[in-house]
Amino acid sequence: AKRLEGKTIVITGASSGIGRSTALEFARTAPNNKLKLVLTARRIEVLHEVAAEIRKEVGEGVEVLPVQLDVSSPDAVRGFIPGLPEAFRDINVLVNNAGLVKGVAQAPSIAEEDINIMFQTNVTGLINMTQAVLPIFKARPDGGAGDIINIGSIAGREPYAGGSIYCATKAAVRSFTDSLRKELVATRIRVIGVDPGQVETEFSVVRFYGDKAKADAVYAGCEPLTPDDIAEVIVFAATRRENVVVADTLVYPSHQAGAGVMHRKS
Ligand code: NDP
Ligand code: 8X3
Repeated sequence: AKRLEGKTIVITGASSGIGRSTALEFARTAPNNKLKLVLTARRIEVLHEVAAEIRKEVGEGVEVLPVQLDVSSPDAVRGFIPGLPEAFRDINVLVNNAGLVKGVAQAPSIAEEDINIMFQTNVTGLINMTQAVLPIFKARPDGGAGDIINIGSIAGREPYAGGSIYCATKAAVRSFTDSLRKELVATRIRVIGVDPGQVETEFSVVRFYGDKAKADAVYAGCEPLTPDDIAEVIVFAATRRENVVVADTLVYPSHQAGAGVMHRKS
């Protein structure tokens, strides 16, 4: 993918799951390893491990910069670009992937803390990151250029009981993504939405506050997607010809046909 050559890519939530796989997939796809990857998440030590993994797999050519960033903190997001070394500031692709779900509680018993962390991370964090990066994109010729890739979810299209807040955050991501694409129609800035179905990552472990047995039960009898499957779709979208916008993609495993509509092998 010659189209990636020399680009700078920022990924949020690169310490695990889809974000980590996306970092590896971009590194694998870069021609002559000419790529700059900025990996962000709260767990900086894990980002260093991902960076080491990338170097081990593709060599030293790809420049990988791990940066600690909590997207739920507006101050941290405000300081993100000014804090980058100059050589990493000319960002071409932003993958807004950081996100989480907490619990399966139903109204009126949803913990205020869980409501806040989901909205602050999945919605406000994604919007703040987008606003931080857009001026860099808009400064380019032809009205601006660059890719904003927002990770939504099937949950944003089909709300379900026990997921009201998470589903609302992902519906908000979808609305923001679709509005933004309209706002930027006169530019070369591509606004790309990717909505995964069931993917086995740390997602359910986080949902059940670290209870691995409950997380494993979510995938019992299922054959979920792997985070690499979604990473391939993200990198595909980012490597199309500049006039091609893979605007809106829903990705299921074979045995899923809706939020919670799974064929389980007994
Ligand atoms: P993981 O839990 O494996 O990864 C989530 C990533 O988000 C981690 O790297 C985590 O890093 C990061 N993150 C969480 N909170 C913050 C924060 N405040 N600031 C910065 N980074 C943060 O889950 P997935 O890979 O599955 O999730 C990635 C995205 O995919 C999410 O937006 C999720 O909603 C979405 N998705 C997942 C699906 C699934 O079935 N797994 C299906 C549909 C969508 P750290 O903890 O180090 O900060
Ligand atoms: C994750 C998919 O349906 O488990 O976004 O909420 S779901």
